[in-house]
Amino acid sequence: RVTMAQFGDVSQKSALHPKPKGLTLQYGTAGFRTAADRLDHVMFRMGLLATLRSKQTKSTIGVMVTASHNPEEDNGVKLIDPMGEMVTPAWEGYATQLANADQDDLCAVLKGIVESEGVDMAQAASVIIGRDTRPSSENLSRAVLDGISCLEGHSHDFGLVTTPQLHYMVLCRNTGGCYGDATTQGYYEKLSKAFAELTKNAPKRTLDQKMLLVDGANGIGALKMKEMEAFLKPELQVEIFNDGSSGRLNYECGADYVKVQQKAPRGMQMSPGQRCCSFDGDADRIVYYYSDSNARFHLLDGDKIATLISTYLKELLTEAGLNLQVAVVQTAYANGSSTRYLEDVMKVTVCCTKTGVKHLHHEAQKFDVGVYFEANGHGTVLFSKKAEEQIRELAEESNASDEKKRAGKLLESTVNLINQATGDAISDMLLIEAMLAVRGMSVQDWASIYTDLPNRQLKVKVADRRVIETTDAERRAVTPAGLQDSIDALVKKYRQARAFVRPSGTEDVVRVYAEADTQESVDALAHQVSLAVYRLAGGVGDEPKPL
Ligand code: G16
Repeated sequence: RVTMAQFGDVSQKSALHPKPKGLTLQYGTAGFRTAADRLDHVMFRMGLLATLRSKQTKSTIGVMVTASHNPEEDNGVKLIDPMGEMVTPAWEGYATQLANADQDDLCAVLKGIVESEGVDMAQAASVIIGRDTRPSSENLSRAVLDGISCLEGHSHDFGLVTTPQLHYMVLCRNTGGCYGDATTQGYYEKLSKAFAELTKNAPKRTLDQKMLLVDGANGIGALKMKEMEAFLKPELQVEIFNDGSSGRLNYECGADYVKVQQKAPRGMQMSPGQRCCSFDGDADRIVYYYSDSNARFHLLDGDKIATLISTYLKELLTEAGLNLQVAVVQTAYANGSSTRYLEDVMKVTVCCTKTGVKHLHHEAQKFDVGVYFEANGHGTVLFSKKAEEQIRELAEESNASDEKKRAGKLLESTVNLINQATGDAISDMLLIEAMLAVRGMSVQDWASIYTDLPNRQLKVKVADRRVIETTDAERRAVTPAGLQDSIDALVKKYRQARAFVRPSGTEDVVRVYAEADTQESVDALAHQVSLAVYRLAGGVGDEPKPL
C-alpha cells in the first residue's frame, strides 16, 4: 500500500517552489515551455516525476532544462525515457497533472501515479540532468535536483550539455555502456572515430572543401562544437559564428530563424558557394545553406537532409547486397517536392505524422531503416536490431567481395556516427559532411537533387489557440467551424498549392504553412490563410498584413 509518509518532505519542500496562482500549463510538443519566471514549480515537480519514472522502469531517466528555439527569456523542460527517447504519452499526462496540481494536492497526485503505474517506492532511482545556456537554466536545474532528492533519487548533473548529448547519456547508461561511454568525452570520441572512418574513404579534398561555417545560435551548440573541434581535424575545419560571446540566444540566428525567414543569420560571413549550417538553441536541429554568385540564398532543410541520407543509405545497402527496407518519416511541413521525389524517384516508403519528434521517432521504429526529419531540421535515422546485425555481420564477413565489404564497413561507421536516441545537430552535421565527402558531392550538387516549391510560414496570435483542432496528421482543421472550408477555397485559387494551420505546442501562436508554384502566390496564400485564422479563430492584436 502507498502511504503519504512515503513522499517524505515533498509537502514542505514544494512550498519552496510555489506554483503561481491560476497558472495552467500543458506538456506540449516537446515538454513544458513558457516564460522562465513561471517554471520553478514545474522543474521541482518534474524532478519528482522523473524519480518515479526511474523507479518504475528501473532505469536512468533524463531531465533537460531548455526551451530550445524559443526566445532567451523562455525556458522549458524535456523528459527523456530509458532508451533515450521522449517520455511516453501516459507520462506526459502525469506531467501535466503534476505541474497543474494545487500545492495541497501534490502528494495525492503523486500517490495516484504510483498506484496507477505500480511504482515500487523502495526501488532505487537514478536521474541525470542537463541544461542549456539560458541565464535562467542554472536555477531551474537546481529546482529539478531538489525534486529528485525529495524522493531520495540519485542524481547526476551534467551541467551545460546539448539536449541530444543528454539523450545519448541516458541511452549509454541504460545499455550498460554498449551504446557508448556516458560522458561528453565518450560522445566526442565515438562520433569523431566514426567520422574519421568514413572520411578515410573520401576522394582527396582541398582545405576549402573541408571548411564549414557553423552558426551556433549563441547557444550550447557553439560551446560544444568548440570542445569537439579538435577531435575532427584535419578532415573538418569549422568556423563558429554566433558563439554566445556577444549576441542573444536565437536572436536573428539559429536553425529556426534561418528556416522560417529563409535567410542567413546575422553575423555570418559567407562567401559564394561556401557551405554553412545553423544549430538551434539546444542543438537538436540543423539546417544547411549557401549563397550563390548572384547572392541568392539556398536553404537545405530537414527535407533535403532526409533525401540526402536516404539516397546515400539506399545506395550503400544496394552495394552491400542487403535487402533492408528504407522509409522516410515526415510531417505536414515537408515540402511537396521532397515527398514527390522520395516516392516517385527514390521509391521509398514515405509516412506523415503529427509535428513533434516523439511522433516521428515512433513511426520510424517500424522499419528496418527509418529516416525521420521534420522540415525544420530535427531528425535522425533509426536502425532495427535486424538491420544493425546484418550490417555488422557483413562488415566482419571474410568471404564477402571487396565492394560488399567496403559498403558494409561504411554502413557500420554510419550507424556509429548517428545518434539514434534523438535528432542531433552535431551528429547530423558530421553525417552530412561525411556523406558529401565520400560521395564527392558539393553543396550545390546536393541542393539540385530536387527543387523546393516556394513556401511560407507565418504565426498568428489568437486569444486561445486550443480552439483549433486538427486531424489527418495536422493537415486539416476540424474546428473552428468554417476555417477548413475557407482554407480549401483559398488553396484552389493557386497552382500546386497546399496550406494548413495548427496550434503550436511550444509557443502561444497558431502556425500557418503554405506552398505554391511561385513565391508571389505562396505569400498571398499564406497571408489570406492567416486572415482566415485571425477572423475565425479569435485573432488578437492587429490584423495580419500582406507580405
Ligand atoms: C520542438 C519539437 C519539434 C517541433 C518544434 C516546433 O522543437 O522538438 O519536434 O517541430 O518544437 O513545434 P510547434 O510547432 O508545436 O511549436 P525544439 O527544437 O523547439 O525543441
